[in-house]
Parts: sequence; structure tokens; C-alpha cells
Amino acid sequence: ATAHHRGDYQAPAWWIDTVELTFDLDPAKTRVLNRMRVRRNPDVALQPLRLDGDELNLARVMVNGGGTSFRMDAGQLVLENLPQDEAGFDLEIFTTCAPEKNTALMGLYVSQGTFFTQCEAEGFRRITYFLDRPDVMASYQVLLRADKAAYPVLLSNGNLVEQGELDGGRHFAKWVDPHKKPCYLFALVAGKLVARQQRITSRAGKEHLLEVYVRPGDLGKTEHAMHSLMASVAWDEARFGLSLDLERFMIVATSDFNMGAMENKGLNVFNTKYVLASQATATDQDFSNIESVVGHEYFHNWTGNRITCRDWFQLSLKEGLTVFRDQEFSMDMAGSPSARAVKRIEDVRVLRTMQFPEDAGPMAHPVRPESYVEINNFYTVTIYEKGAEVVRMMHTLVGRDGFARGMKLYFERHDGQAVTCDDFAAAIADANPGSELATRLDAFKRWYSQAGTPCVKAEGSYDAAAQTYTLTLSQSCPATPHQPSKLPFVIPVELGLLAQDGSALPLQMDGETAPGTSSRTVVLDTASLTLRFIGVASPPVPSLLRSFSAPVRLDYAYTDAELLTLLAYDSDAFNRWEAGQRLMLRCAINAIAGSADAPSAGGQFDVEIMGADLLTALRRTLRDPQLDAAYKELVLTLPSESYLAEQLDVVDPQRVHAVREAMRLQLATALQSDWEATYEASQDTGAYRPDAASAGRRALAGQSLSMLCLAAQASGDAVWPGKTLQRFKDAGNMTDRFGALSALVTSGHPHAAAALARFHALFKDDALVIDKWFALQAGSPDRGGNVLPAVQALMKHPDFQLTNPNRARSLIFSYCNANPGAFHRADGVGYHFWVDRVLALDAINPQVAARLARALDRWSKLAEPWRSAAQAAITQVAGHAKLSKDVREVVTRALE
Ligand code: DPP
Ligand code: ZN
Repeated sequence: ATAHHRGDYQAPAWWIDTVELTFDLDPAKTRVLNRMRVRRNPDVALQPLRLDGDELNLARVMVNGGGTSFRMDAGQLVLENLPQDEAGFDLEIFTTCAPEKNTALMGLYVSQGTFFTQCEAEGFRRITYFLDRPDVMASYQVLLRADKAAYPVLLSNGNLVEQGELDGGRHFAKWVDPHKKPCYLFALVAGKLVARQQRITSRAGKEHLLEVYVRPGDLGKTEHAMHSLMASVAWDEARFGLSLDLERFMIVATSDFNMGAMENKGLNVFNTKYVLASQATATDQDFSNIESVVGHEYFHNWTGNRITCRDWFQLSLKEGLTVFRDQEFSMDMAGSPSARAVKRIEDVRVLRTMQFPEDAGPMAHPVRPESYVEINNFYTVTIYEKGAEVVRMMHTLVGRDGFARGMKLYFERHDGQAVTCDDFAAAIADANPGSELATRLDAFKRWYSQAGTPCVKAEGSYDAAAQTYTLTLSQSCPATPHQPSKLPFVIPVELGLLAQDGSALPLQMDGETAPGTSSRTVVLDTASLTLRFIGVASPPVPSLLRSFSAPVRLDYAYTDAELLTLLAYDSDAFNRWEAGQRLMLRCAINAIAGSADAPSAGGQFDVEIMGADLLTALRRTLRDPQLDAAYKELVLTLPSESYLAEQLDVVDPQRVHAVREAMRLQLATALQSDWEATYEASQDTGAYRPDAASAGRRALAGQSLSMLCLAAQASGDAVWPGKTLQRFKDAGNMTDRFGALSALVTSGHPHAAAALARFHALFKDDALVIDKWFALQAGSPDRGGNVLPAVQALMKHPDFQLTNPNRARSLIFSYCNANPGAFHRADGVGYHFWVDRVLALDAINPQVAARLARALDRWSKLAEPWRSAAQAAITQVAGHAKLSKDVREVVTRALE
């Protein structure tokens, strides 16, 4: 397979201005007639027209109504000697495809008797021959024909302009999209669906019809998605002045989907996971994910659809920006400053546990990659989450109003175009001349071109006589594949100083005439920067990188006492949480590095890993009446095993697991009475509502129950497991029910088996709930190697289905990608399981298989015997003759 390089970009030699598609939908053989108006691009040297196609049966090609010669070359349909005049020519292509055989779920496929499409990134070429690249934007008219009884609902992008009956029990619908679009935003849906409808009037006074389509029977679970959509429409108008540009906006849910959702123009297709919710079947986390994904896809309507990407190297242009927008939307919906901080902490936790490892591993790539073999492999946490951090830093550097001005200029300049990350950055900077961003734009854009997570090292020294505090910040960035050395990044560092008693000190720098605010943002844009604060009466505790103002690692040699001060008093909620994380991390790392106190092979630690001061501070947090429940839950959650592993040079995954489990047990037992009090105080009264405050209380109650069941397992006490089982049975909502079930399962209590069986019986007809049931078992803490046999048994469960991505993810990914303590077995059997599953999935769905293939990305950091066993497993996959280019690229890079 060949690599594509960013530098090779060339404008298309031909444009496609209009597309008329006629579909005769049939699961076994769908016929597609594609009539295009094609025109030479006069700005580019004459070249043959090369149309992309994949898995198509070609029946006919006609130019201006007559036959034409063509040839096939590397899967492309090549046409030469075409009319070159300005008016262009008609090109008609007739093909067939087999949607029911399409298990890759790219292009046109069938899910539970309904037709769906997925075209991003390169799925349209599996529907018809086309210039399948985002910079070719055309007007679409779509005629759908199908059996009326089997496919009563026929949908495509834009407006329904005509529908009617045909002979033989068939019917048709004709859709016209008023907006030009790249083909990756094309969509059609046909099947037995029902819709929740909502008419709204925008701020601008226009009427719109919003629709959420689901299978009959699921209509009762669409209220939250519709509310989220209405909130998204209102938010984009209020915050960015961006209104809905369509008369009709549709969301359709499918249970077979490779990703979360897809922003097709006017016809979003969603994984059911991000649409369906009821209090009985969805957790608070599900409710909040739905809000954020509905927002994300809706926001793409402007950032992605109206202005799209010139080429797929620019993917973060739309994804980073749209993630930033959905993060801001969720924060604004959450409301209080404290709820905003909770959302920020959650987002940073994802970044640090998923993106930092990616940035340090074999798949590391810049936010704007330089090359790829399979673009589907680059829908990554780097493109999305780090891309969003880059946009957030711009927001920080130009301010909220400045960013709004920049967005306005971006749309003035580029509406209707396919552009680059450079164009976006230029618009934000040009709208803010003289800003911290505009004055160093070229250096700032290294965030787009350089991979790797920078490290900011901070050193402080206090001069008691002069009452000055000197802070030196310096930066470095490790080498990444093909990038041995890096130039300095532009890093906004928000900081403050605390007095020893925890009070905030006003900041006055050398040369300033008066003290200013107690928090400010400095810009580190050189290898090192020294700041001198004056009028500092006693040695301060620095609070650095507040709100996580840049996606970097911060290295500062805090004493335990300083961290305890920050944990107790920092006015920045993020750093207050971070101080607790650092203290817990420090204890964990000391225990991992420590001598023979603990056996490495899954044994238990007898030693106390966390000291009395830390436990006291955590207890105080739990008891603090000023703090929100959601925030307490975050502070009391230990860093994950994968985050711990990232802090080590050589990883013994069993020891990491054992240490973290010992710390959980210590938290559970040392704070037992506090957990009891917290649980009792966190009970909800009144009707279920998924808002941030109620969800926070339920999260803390669930955490308390988990801790109490864990403590009971150690002490032999039967009261709390009994209460938990009762709560599991009586729960009025899925959050409480699943929280209780998790508490029993993760503590390894004997009640767990009966509860799991009961849960399955209750929800056997609800696929999304059964996904949770699989995921909980595959993700539960390993006890002497018990998880893999359970996973293997579940593979044989009648409800398990490898072809359904949600189900495959719920069982296999929950084990291989998200349960390191269970997956990294010293006997290597976890890796054998992984090899077999990667190969089996690859034959069905390469995109999903390639995600699973990344479970061993960090193999070279592992200690022996894991390292050699993991390498051998990857080599075994790589040695397979019939790999997709998706999996091939991942394992090749892993072994480089
Ligand atoms: N559907 C994916 C997303 O919205 C890809 N565009 O991020
Ligand atoms: Zn997106």
C-alpha cells in the first residue's frame, strides 16, 4: 500500500459541478445511475480524468450521451480525450453494488433491514465512481426508489421535493440539497423508521423542522437527543452567531456504525449509543455523551460542512475546532464554574490517558499529519483532542471576544470553500492584530506540524531579603517518528502564586508599578524564560498551568507539603484536582519502584502506599460542604493504570495493577466511615434528571458504594454488599442500577454473578444495555487471571456478535484496549487472544480491526516477559498475508 504525502497536494484537474444520483435499492444488488456535469479545471495542466472506485461493478460509461473508451488503473476509472471547453460535459456512470455483503460499513450497507451510508473519509467511491476528495464540491439531486413495504422511509440530504408511487409496490422520493458539498457528506437512509419531530423558530425568525429517526419502539428514547439538538441550534446562534442553514435537519440512528456519528449535510447518521436514552436504560454518562455528540455533529454544519477541508491532512481543521466547540457547549450547558471545571478535568483526563500515549508511541503524528497510508487510521485523539487544545490555546491567546472576531473573519473569507489549517490560524490571527497569537503566528503553528508532547520544566527560587520570587520555565519535546528534533512551541502558561497559608498572592512582575490580579497567562515561546515576581513577602507555592492552559507535561519538583497546600486551597479548580493526582501518582510510583514489598505476579501489597497526610487531605475533600459532588468524585479517583504506566520508563503491567488495586483498597478501608456518610448524604430525592448537579451526586454515591463493597470484601462484612444488591434491585434509573452492579462486580463479591444474570434477564432486548453488560465483565479488575476466561466464555454467548462494532468493542476492546491489568498476562495468553481477534475482525471490518490493532502500541516500554511476547504477537499479525491496509499500517509502524 502506498503512502500519501501532504506536500503532494495538487488541485483537481477536473471539477464536478452537479451530481444526479438514481438509486434502485436492493440489498443484494443496488443499481446506481450517476449523471455528472464535469468541467476541466483551467488552472491545472491537462490530465486524464481519474475517478475513484472500490468494490463496484461497472456496467456503463457515457460521455454526452454516447459511448466512450475508458481504462481501469489501480482501481481507478480513467477517461481520456474528454471535451475541454468551459461548459463541460455530461458523464454518466452506471454501477451496481451489494449492500448486504458490505460488512466494512463504509459506503452503502444494510443494518437490520435498513439501508445506511457512511462516506467519510473515502466511502463514496464504494457507491459510485467519483473524484472522492473533499475539495471537489458539487450540487446533489438524489432519486431513491425502493419497495414501499420494506422501505417506507426514504431520506437523503437537503429538501424532499417530490415523492410518489411506482409499479410493483415500489415508491420513490426525490431530494435536492441546496448547498454544494464534498461527496464525503453525502448520505441516504431507507427503511422502516419513525421520527420524533420538532418545529423551531430560530433567532433570525426562520422556521426549521428537526427530526430524530429511529426504529419503531425506540421513539420513547429520543427526547434527550431532540432536546440536545434544540440546545445546540440555540447555542451556536448565541455564542457564534451561526444559524441553521437548512429547512430540515435530520438525525437517524443505526446500531451498526463504525464511529460515534457522522455530520452528513442535513442528514446526520448516528450510532444508537449517541441517540437513545431513557432513565431506565441510559446512565448519566450516556446522557452527557449524547448531548456532546449531538452538539458536535450539529456544529460541523458550519465548521466542516460550510467550510470543509482541502485534503484529509487538514482533518483537524474541522475536528479540532468542532471538538473545541462541543467542549464549550457542554461547559455552557453545565452552568456553574465548578461544573465547567469538572468538564475540563474530564476532557484533560481523556487527553492525558489517550493522546499523550499516542504522541509518545509509534503512531505519533502531528495535528496536521505529513503522511498516511489509510486515512481512517488518522481519526485519532491527536487530530480530535489535541487539535481541540490547539484551538483552545488560540482562544486563550486572543481572548473570548477576539476568538469570536476570528471566527467571523474565517467565515467571511472561506464560506463555501475547502481550506487548510493555515487558513484557519490566519483568520484568527488577522482578526486580532498585535495579539499574542498574531505576533508569533509562525511559531505557534508548530503545534500543527510537530508531533510529541512538550515538557515544561519549572524551577523557582525565593529571595527572602529582596522579597522576590524567580521562576524559570524551560521547554523540550521528545523525538517522534521522523522528527528527531523540535523547535520551541508557543505555550501559554496560566499561573498564580499561593502564600503558605493558601491565600492567593497578587502578582507583580519586575518593572510593573503595582500588583495585579492573582492569576495571569505568560507565553513561553523560547527554550527558556525567566520571570521575576516582586513584593513577595514569604516563599510562595506556584500554581502552574492553571486550567491546563497547554497540552504539555509540567515538571516541577513540588514538595508533598506544597501539593497539600494546593489541594486544600488553590482557587484554580483544575490545579486543586491536579495536586491530588500528583500526590497519588507519587505514592504509586514509589510503590512500583520500591523493593520486594510486593510480589509482581498479581499478589497483594500489605504496605500502606498512601501516607496519613494524603489520606487526611482526601478525607477533608470528601467532607468539604463547599465542594460539588462531581468534583469530589474526580479528586477521589486514582490515576488510571495507563496514566501510571506512561510515567514509567519500563512498565511491569502486573505491578502497576497490583499497586493501584492496593491503593483502591487503602482508600476504601481508611476512609470507610467517610464513604458511608458520603453515600447517605448523596441520595437523590425527587424525579430523575440528568443535569450536571444530580449526575454528580449519583457519581459520588456510586463511587462510595464501590469503595464500601471493596472494604467489605477485605473485612468480610456483609452489610454493604447486601445494601448494594438491594439498591441494584430497587434502582429507579440506570446510573444507580449500573453503579450498584459495578460495585459488586469490581469488588469481586459473590453477589455479582446473580446480579449479572438478573441484569441480563431484565435488559436482554436492549442492545445498548447488553453492551454495558459485556463491557463491565471484560473491564473488571483482574484477580489472578480471571478476566480472560470470562471474556472467552462471553465470546460464545448467544448475544455476542463480532460483526456489530458496538458489541465487538464492548467485549473485545474493553478487555484488550481498556483493561491493562487483565490483558498483559505474564503467560502471554492475552496477546494470543488479541492476535486472533485482530485477524478475525480484519476480514469483516478493517476500520474496527485497526483500532483493536493499536492495543499494543506501547509494547516497547513493557518489561520482560511482556515486551518479547507483545512483539511476537504484533509480528504474527504483520506476517499474515491478507491484511487490510488499515491494520497493515498500524502493525508496520508499531514494529518500525
Ligand atoms: N463523524 C466523525 C465526527 O463527527 C467524523 N467526521 O467526528
Ligand atoms: Zn467530528
